Parts: sequence; C-alpha cells; structure tokens
Amino acid sequence: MKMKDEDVGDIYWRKGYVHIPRLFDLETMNGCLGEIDGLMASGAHRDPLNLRYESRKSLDGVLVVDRIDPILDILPTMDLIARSPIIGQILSRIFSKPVSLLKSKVIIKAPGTLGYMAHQDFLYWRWLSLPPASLCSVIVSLADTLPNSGGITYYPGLHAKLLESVEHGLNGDIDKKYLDMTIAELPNMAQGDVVIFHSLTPHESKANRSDSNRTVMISSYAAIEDESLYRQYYDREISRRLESYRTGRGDESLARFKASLKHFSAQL
Ligand SMILES: O=C(O)CCC(=O)C(=O)O
Repeated sequence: MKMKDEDVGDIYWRKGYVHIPRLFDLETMNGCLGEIDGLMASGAHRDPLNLRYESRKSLDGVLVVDRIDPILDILPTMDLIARSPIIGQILSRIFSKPVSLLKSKVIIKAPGTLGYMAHQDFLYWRWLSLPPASLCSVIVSLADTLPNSGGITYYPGLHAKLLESVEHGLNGDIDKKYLDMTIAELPNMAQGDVVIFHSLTPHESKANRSDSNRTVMISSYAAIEDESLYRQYYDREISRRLESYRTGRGDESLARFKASLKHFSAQL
C-alpha cells in the first residue's frame, strides 16, 4: 500500500471515506471476475427461487440481476479477499480494534442497469444495535470503473447522523435537500482499488451507460469481536427475503417469478 497507514485513518474519519489505490493485484481481480462469469454462465441466477440473486431495473424498465448476496460461501477467492489480512490490518488500524465480517456481496452493474439513490447504509443496520461509527463497508473494484459506468459518489463530511428521507422520517433514501451536490466526490476506481466508507456516509450511483460491466465486491464489517455476526446478519436477511417473496410486497424477485410463469397458463 502506497498511502501511509496514519493517512488512511485520518482521511476516513475526516471525510467518511478513504480511497486506497491498487490494494489488490490485477491477477487476483481477474481471477474473481472469471469466477463470477462462471457462476453467471451456470444459469443459477435464472432460477426465481434462488434468492441469492437480486435484481434492479434497467434503463429499458426490465429487471436485470445485479447482485449476488451472499457471495463468500460459493466463491472461495472472494472469501479470501473479504477475510484478507491486509483488509483486517487496515480496518483494525482505523478502528483501533479488531473487526468482524458482517456481510459480503457482489454487484455486477451491466450496461444499462440503473443506479442507487442517495442513502446511508446504517439506516438498514439499526437492528444490530451497534454504534454507526463502528460499522463500515469496503468496496473492492474488481474491474476498472469508467467515468460513465455508474461508479459510487460519496458526500464527504456528512457522517455524523442519519439524514431524513423525502417522507420526513428516517425511513428511506435521503431527501436531496440535505445534500450539497457540489461537494460530491466520485473516486476514479481502477481495478484493484479499494474504498472504505463509514456506515453514515451518504452515497449514490448512476446507471451504467458504458459498454462494460462495473463489477465490485462490497463487504461490511463491525468493530467488535463477534464471529457470529455474519450468520446473524444472513439468518435475518434470508428470513426477510423469504417473507418478502412469500407476500410479494413490492419484491422484485416475485416479478421475476411471475415473468417465469408466462409460459404456463397458471397466474399468480
Ligand atoms: O454499486 C452501486 O452502484 C451502489 C451500491 C450501494 O450503494 C450499496 O450497496 O449500498
């Protein structure tokens, strides 16, 4: 790592995020991309009952699979990265204590896939009852992010509290009136680069308008020693997805399930 360790911590706490260029070598990153391609080629994502794969709308309004979550149990190379000593060391220096893994996913933003509205990840982690300052995410750029491929923009210095949504509550994407767009920063992420960001740092992304996938691995961590955290997170998350699938309340997987039934006379 070319940046000095003390700089990484200073920048993280001041801005709410820090960009570390070339933390991982290209061979490892290309190996991950190959494994992800192999997974997608297996067609497992076309099974609407496989709730590991999540979808997002494209510019044309159709649903496309954009996330594999969880990922570590099926791709061992990704597991090695999420639990790598280098990430562990950097995070334990930032937090001055060891960290535990909370979750890990891959986002494959294919050309034409829409982005994410401005949000703070902590909103969705309040049930953990951990302080927001103990939670962070690490983005590993598995491929180069081109200027128009829908990379993540961060709003620095806004990681002190949760910001209200347009519904005037702490219940969804952030009302843009709280965000000064002139301060937004879009790091130029080359393959192997990493960004670490605070759970309260507002961030957003645009659609991928380039010709290539923008593929990242996003792992989240908590500054506590609790090996059970990862299982706790996914036990709850899997129940949530099953319930959402069962009741069909606005869940995209249900739409995919319905779409898969179009060859049959049965309708939901
Ligand atoms: O990858 C993206 O475009 C945004 C992802 C994101 O904001 C998130 O997972 O919290």
